[in-house]
Amino acid sequence: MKIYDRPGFPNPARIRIVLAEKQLESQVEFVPVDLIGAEHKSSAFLQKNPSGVLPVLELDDGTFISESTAITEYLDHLDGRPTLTGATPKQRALIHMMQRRAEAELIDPVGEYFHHATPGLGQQLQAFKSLDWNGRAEWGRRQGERARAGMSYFNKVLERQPYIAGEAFSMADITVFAGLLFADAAGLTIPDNSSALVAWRARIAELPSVKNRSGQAFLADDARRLGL
Ligand SMILES: N[C@@H](CCC(=O)N[C@@H](CS)C(=O)NCC(=O)O)C(=O)O
Repeated sequence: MKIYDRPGFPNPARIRIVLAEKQLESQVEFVPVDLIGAEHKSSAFLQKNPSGVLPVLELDDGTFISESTAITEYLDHLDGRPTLTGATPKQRALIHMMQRRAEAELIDPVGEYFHHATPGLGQQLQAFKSLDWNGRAEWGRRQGERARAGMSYFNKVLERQPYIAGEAFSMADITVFAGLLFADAAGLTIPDNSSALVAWRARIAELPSVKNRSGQAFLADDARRLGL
């Protein structure tokens, strides 16, 4: 298997954590893609993933799987013992519900904020965004507020249960964790009075599968190129 990714970026970090959880790291070849140089918008890469985003999983038979949730599903089921996506119908439903919320209310709006309300991935990539779209910065800022509202929502969830989807660690925790990583890089702060979310984050950061795999958002070199 190959994973096309970029260490330090939030969605690739989701899959690196999954690979560690499932002890699959040694079975994967990591292929770095230059996001700041817009390599992911080249025609060669768009054939792998028409959405032009990372990560992408390539199977040994040449099948390409993109979307972090789909990649997680695949990796979690490879050994026939799913631990991150739920084993019972109820667990699966609750994990997917919270996973969708983690994307829709946190990591995706952080991404929109990053790309529209800040310089994002830099000049080369901006060519692929509608720079002259009137109001894009304001729209981006609203997405930032949406993401912070999402953080308050997850704080409330964590006031009543230990993990995002209930009693056990799941892919929804990984996505919220990566969303907060992205928020840090984009300059979006966690709202005050979010002590449950902050305590949960400190706990998740210490998990062996998470420690040293999510790292500082963006590699030092990429951060320098972005002027962060
Ligand atoms: N929905 C996708 C989101 C992937 C995504 O946005 N990846 C970012 C890296 S964290 C990316 O490739 N951004 C480049 C761009 O938007 O041009 C997933 O779940 O994998």
